[in-house]
Amino acid sequence: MGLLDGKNALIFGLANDRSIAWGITQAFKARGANIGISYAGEMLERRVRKLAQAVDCDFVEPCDVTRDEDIRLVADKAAAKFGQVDILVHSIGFANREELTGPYYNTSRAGFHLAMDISVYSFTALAQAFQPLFRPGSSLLTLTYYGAEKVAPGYNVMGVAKAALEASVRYLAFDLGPQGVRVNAISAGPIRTLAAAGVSRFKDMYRHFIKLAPLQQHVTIEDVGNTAVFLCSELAGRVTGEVLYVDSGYNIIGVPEPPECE
Ligand code: NAD
Ligand code: 0WE
Repeated sequence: MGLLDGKNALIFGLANDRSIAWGITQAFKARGANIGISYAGEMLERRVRKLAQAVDCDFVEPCDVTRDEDIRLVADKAAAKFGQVDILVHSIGFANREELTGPYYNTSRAGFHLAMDISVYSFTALAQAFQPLFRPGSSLLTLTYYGAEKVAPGYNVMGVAKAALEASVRYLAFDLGPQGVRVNAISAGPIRTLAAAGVSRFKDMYRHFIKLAPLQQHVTIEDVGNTAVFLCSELAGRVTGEVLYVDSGYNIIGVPEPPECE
């Protein structure tokens, strides 16, 4: 008996075996869910299909979330394959690399729009397209980061996007609540995924993290997967519109311990 037995779970944002989406997929599979996977483009297809095999998933569909027709197509295919959907996970974020260095005020108009489109609007667009497929008791989940609330140097336009994403979680929770559909976010601590590779500000932040976090441990994709199981199961049946931290307690710290106390 698994917590998610027989539930149909669609996961958006799988790139490789380091993706947070992969931690969530594996945790869902282990609790008995049927998995459907969507990925961003041809470049990823081979890798994603191999991962899908490992979780007995034969629904593997491309979807560039900046394209309405891609979203429509994947929703139609999901309706044909699963009928109804119980869980939708949005694990997608993107900004042009140059927006993640230097001061935030240098953000370009086009860069701002792109980050907002991929990292924020896509969650709303998916909620819209899949709304007719959600059963009462369904749940939607997205991934956010502390830079939404407080400044994380270099996170820049992504911080602004995550703030809007967290607000979207609340508005979607309000809209979908009467239908019995819950909407939540996990705010994860820094994890070394593709989306973090080569960002110099990330590296420093990653190393510094365990010195400040109460649990003094890095966060893994397995940690996020386990919390995702909880949020998408009946155990969290009356939890909606929330941002739940999986960050070793980092966010509770106001003033770090001064060096001479250590
Ligand atoms: P990742 O690179 O594995 O995942 C990001 C995904 O976004 C990729 O699969 C990519 O293909 C997808 N994507 C980008 N543009 C897309 C588009 N136009 N259409 C469809 N998909 C698109 O990295 P990750 O760290 O697993 O990121 C997943 C989520 O977790 C993101 O929202 C990220 O902001 C968030 N997050 C990451 C961390 C971290 O430290 N890694 C911490 C907190 C939150
Ligand atoms: O949400 C994220 C990743 C965001 C991200 C990262 C990249 C790098 C490569 C979005 N778009 C891109 N585009 C690229 O071309 N995180 C929470 C991880 C992260 O990224 C940072 C961080 C942290 C933490 C970037 C700068 C500073 C801190």
